[in-house]
Amino acid sequence: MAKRALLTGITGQDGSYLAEHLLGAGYEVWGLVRGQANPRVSRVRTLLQDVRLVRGDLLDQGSLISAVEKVQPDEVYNLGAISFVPMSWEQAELTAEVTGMGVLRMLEAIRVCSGITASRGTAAGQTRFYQASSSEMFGQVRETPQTERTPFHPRSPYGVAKAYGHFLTQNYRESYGMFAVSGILFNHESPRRGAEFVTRKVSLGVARIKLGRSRELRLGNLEARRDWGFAGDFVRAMHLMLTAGEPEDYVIGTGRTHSVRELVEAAFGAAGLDWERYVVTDPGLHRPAEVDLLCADPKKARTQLGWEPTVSFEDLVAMMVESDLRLLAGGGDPGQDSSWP
Ligand code: NAP
Ligand code: G4F
Repeated sequence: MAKRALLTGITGQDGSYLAEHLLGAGYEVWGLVRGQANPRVSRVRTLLQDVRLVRGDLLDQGSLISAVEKVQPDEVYNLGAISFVPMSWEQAELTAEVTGMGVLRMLEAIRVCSGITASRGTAAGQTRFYQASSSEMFGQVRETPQTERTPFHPRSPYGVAKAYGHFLTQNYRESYGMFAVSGILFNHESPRRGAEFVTRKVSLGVARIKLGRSRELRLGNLEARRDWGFAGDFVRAMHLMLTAGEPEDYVIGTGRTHSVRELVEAAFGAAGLDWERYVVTDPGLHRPAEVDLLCADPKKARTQLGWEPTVSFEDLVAMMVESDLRLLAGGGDPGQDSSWP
């Protein structure tokens, strides 16, 4: 019988790539969707026709128990979150509830449905759990590159909420013997990335300028450095973690770091444009507290899981710019809220 996977965050970037990956591996894939008339759900119905949908919300414990009871998953991937860092300052409580407490609710749904207690523990064959932890937890980094042992110093309400979910996942593993793991993923991008994140903001900005629809691109801090990889590579790591022999946490990243300035240079260069003619820096787009430098040490994932990234930074940027040029030339444009930092 096919293995069953339940994904929260199915309407997001990672949900789409992970669903495709698991369908390709022969899984029956279920996606948790929320809301009454969520426009992103109809997109999932069109693009991911083989994914079955079940209603639920990370804010609602009962709905998660019902979803787990209905699907009886072998694997749960908790990708749902308020994932945009600037929003976490504006809606800190909601971020804590969805990104932090949502992890507790999903773990509890699995525990209750599997009849796991501290004294009885977990039997073989029970649901495995993946938590989407984040390199934002490293925040003001204590060492570079960052490993599974680097201490956390989160710099945003989002990073704090992720740290709670991370430690809770570890605690359920230790308390109940659950197969519960966290992937500490560094930034990963793709043509499906939300338009509010810097890589997509830049690739869409370049495409608009190249096609004569815009004259400038306003950005915040150009000096921040990130370890940017391709989302399609990163979802393979999630699956490898959940099918490994032992439940362990892993850092997933490329091991290379680039500044936002280098990103901008590469993206405008991919369209044959000189970035300095178009980019305007706006101090209003800076964050209350910045994460200056992220760079992964993915040695453990390489040696224990055999995981390797396959797409370089330069190819990723070119892929996103080319995709947005095609999208806009074909009449599409996701639009952008220019007030977000
Ligand atoms: P994304 O595109 O922003 O997707 C977020 C997903 O969360 C959406 O499907 C959204 O569904 C769902 N969601 C929001 N509120 C929810 C709620 N109350 N109940 C259930 N689902 C809810 O994020 P992503 O880039 O795919 O990232 C996936 C996960 O990895 C997130 O947890 C993110 O924090 C984490 N992460 C991402 C990166 C990265 O670089 N991409 C790096 C490290 C960690 P709606 O459509 O219903 O809003
Ligand atoms: O693309 P970003 O918004 O991503 P950020 O904050 O690093 O968070 C992403 O990666 C995390 C993993 O480390 C995930 F957990 C999280 O869910 C999300 O996927 O910003 C990247 C950098 C920041 O330093 C920001 O200050 O780009 C800088 N930046 C400069 N100008 C900008 C802009 N970011 C955005 N979004 N918009 C700008 O105009």
